[in-house]
Amino acid sequence: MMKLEGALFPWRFRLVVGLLGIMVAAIAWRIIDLQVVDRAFLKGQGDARSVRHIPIPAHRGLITDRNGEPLAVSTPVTTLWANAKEMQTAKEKWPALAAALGQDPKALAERLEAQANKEFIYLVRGLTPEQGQAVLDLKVPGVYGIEEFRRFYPAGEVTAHMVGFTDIDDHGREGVELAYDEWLAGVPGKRQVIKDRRGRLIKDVQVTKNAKAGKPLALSIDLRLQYLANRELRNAIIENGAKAGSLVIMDVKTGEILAMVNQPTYNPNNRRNLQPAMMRNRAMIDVFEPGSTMKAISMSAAIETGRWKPTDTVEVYPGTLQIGKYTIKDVSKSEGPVLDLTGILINSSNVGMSKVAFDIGGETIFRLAQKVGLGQDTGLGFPGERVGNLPNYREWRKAETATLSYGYGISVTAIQLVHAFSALANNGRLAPLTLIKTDKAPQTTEVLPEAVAKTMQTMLQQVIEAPRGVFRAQVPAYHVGGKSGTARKTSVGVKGYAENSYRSLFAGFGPMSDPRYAIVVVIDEPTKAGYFGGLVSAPVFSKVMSGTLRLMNVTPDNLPATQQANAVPVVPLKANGGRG
Ligand code: VPP
Repeated sequence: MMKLEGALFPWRFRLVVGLLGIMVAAIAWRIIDLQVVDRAFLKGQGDARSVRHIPIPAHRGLITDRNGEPLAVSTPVTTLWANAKEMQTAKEKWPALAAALGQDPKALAERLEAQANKEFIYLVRGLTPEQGQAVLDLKVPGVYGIEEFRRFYPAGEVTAHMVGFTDIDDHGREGVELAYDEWLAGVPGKRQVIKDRRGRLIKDVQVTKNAKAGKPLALSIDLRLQYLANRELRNAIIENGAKAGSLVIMDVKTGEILAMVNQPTYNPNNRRNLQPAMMRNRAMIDVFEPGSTMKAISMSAAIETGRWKPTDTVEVYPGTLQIGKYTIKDVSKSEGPVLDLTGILINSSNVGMSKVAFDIGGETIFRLAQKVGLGQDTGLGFPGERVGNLPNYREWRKAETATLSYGYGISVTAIQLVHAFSALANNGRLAPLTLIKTDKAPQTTEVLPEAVAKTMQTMLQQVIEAPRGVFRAQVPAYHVGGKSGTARKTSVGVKGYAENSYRSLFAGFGPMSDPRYAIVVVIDEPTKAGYFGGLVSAPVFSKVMSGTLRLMNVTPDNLPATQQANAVPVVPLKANGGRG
């Protein structure tokens, strides 16, 4: 075919071959030209300008309290970096740069010399935009600025454990900042730029991807209550020479945590000299034996069986009870040889509680403890949160049944304890815990019949209001209920319980006319004015509950008759200028 066509149109064939030949020659020439002749020039040009993508930082979502008060705010900052290689060309400008940065000129020079072949080093991160611009205005060759965001925590140490913090790259490292990092972070954008060989921006080509801002997050906490709780806990820790402490306030109807504070704490805005002890969100990551506060749960289980009512009596004489080689002891001498169930709570009789526990059986107490969340996962997913431990009732022998009924051999967190008490306060219904503000009423579950919860409310009110009760927990103008506890601490290295290291506890709720707020106070190793929960933690409960009820505008349910009559403000005669 070829031959035939070639023979038929020889001039055409030659023309095509000829043209192809010229084209090949032309391309070959161009290749040689580019690769050999112009090589140096082109390489220089290519290096000099190149297209780069630089990230556009995304604005991190604002964290607020339930009323919109800012708790974590992202502010724009300028980070200065250097091309150390380029900087070697203008050493005479280094002293001025050091002065502007507030750095030691010698130290800066040494650093720049040591890293002389690095094309990217940080000079200083997180300056205010004004500070950053002042340095950039010196026009030191090789010094550049980038825009970033930096977190600021307006409430500082008061919300530190709850809110947590981000690292220098704006990623969540602790607390809510870590737990909700994805929600808060947003997605960085991209900007296409042309930079020269030294990394200087030549042309801002286009934004290829817009930064997607992070979403805001409203926490369940009320900053006013958080301040109140922090102040009262801190004062109590100082007054009692205690090692540490936690305080949690919960809305029993919604499951929201309204305040959660711990001592010691730290300033998240200045994290130099941080000690690990300061960073612990103890209310969620430390477990302890609930001691006598557990009696509120064991007693509820007893009432629920129908076998016991508050006026039924138990012999507690002589204040000790022998179980095999183990002796159960009461701390304080009781009013008499027998106590009714309310009396067992008021006198905090370990012997009385144990006898009730033997009657109802370990499983009954175990089931209720489990239902109210003691030693169970809270579902909060807070970083480092602990679950504690509620041993299975099948492993309880007689001694365990006794000690568990008054709070030993079980470990819980403060947040679990406040949750458990919230079920008694909320008429037997448990609302799931949340750290996030909720707008609609939550799905609650019945963990105790309403009548049983109401009976417990009356008994726990007696614990505070009876003549021999924990009067230090009383709140002026309101009826409240609760239970104190003092637990010897189990010490590391020593077998069993320490002789003189205690944890003072109080758990309670109010107002009794319609219980709304539950509070737990934990004070770790008080060393000064005694150590009983009724002495150390009850006053803190009183002050914080009092402030909470006032701040939340709760109508007083315990005004003396005269005050009640005067509750409607009366204009005094003098005050209206004698006009009426
Ligand atoms: S009585 O009710 O908080 O107001 O019994 O650490 O008992 O068997 N609390 N505390 N016991 N252990 N094991 C006191 C109180 C007061 C009582 C309570 C109303 C004055 C209050 C205790 C506590 C105790 C205790 C005993 C504290 C250790 C563990 C046991 C002695 C201080 C116990 C072994 C001194 C399983 O909370």
